[in-house]
Amino acid sequence: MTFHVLTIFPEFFRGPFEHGVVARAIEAGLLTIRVHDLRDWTHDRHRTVDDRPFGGGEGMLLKAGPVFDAVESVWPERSEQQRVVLLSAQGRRFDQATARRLAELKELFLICGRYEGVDERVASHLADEELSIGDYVLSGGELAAAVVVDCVARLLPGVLGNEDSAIRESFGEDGLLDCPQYTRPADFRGWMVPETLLNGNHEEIRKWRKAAALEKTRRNRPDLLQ
Ligand code: 4FV
Repeated sequence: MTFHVLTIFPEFFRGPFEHGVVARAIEAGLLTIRVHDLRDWTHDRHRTVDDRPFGGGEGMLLKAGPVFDAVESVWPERSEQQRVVLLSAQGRRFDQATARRLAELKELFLICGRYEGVDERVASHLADEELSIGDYVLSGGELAAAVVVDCVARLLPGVLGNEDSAIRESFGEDGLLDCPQYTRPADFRGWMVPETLLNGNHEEIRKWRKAAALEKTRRNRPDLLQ
């Protein structure tokens, strides 16, 4: 899978993708990340990418022109296997089900907002979908793009070795949070690991984990049970 990321801060992405499973997957050729500098699609001496909002108001907005030119120059045509996603605080919520859907694509183009946002004509006439990683306001879409890349990359075939499986984890098929997990020592400061997990009775362990996942979901995310 190839990820394209459009940003005014290309150097931002030097850090996040040089560690762990994503870095290993890139080395293994399982995915490619191409970062594009939005200013490469400006034509004025100041390489202007922003302007004031019509109707007044604080701050600046990313102009539509350079964004359209960037996407259309990287993808003159667009197939069903190629989707453009605008990351913004006004998007639909990004979640694991969305990640599973995006992981089926051949290519994903992520547009990172900055300033107060992006001219609405990008959302309405260029992007296939607008996604938000959460109900809070970031200073830019770069962190959100890094979240989407990391989350989708983990779901690509061959990216996760067996040491870090996506089989049983939060927001899996059952939509529950993952169950509590423990590792050595069994006794840490007098806090013991639940007996069931130490007895090796796999059926008992499976039942305990199911109940514990339900209990933790009910406590931390009752909305998931609706
Ligand atoms: C955001 C989010 C987000 C809004 C203005 C960047 C900021 C600035 N993106 N999920 N939440 N974006 O807050 O994706 O342009």
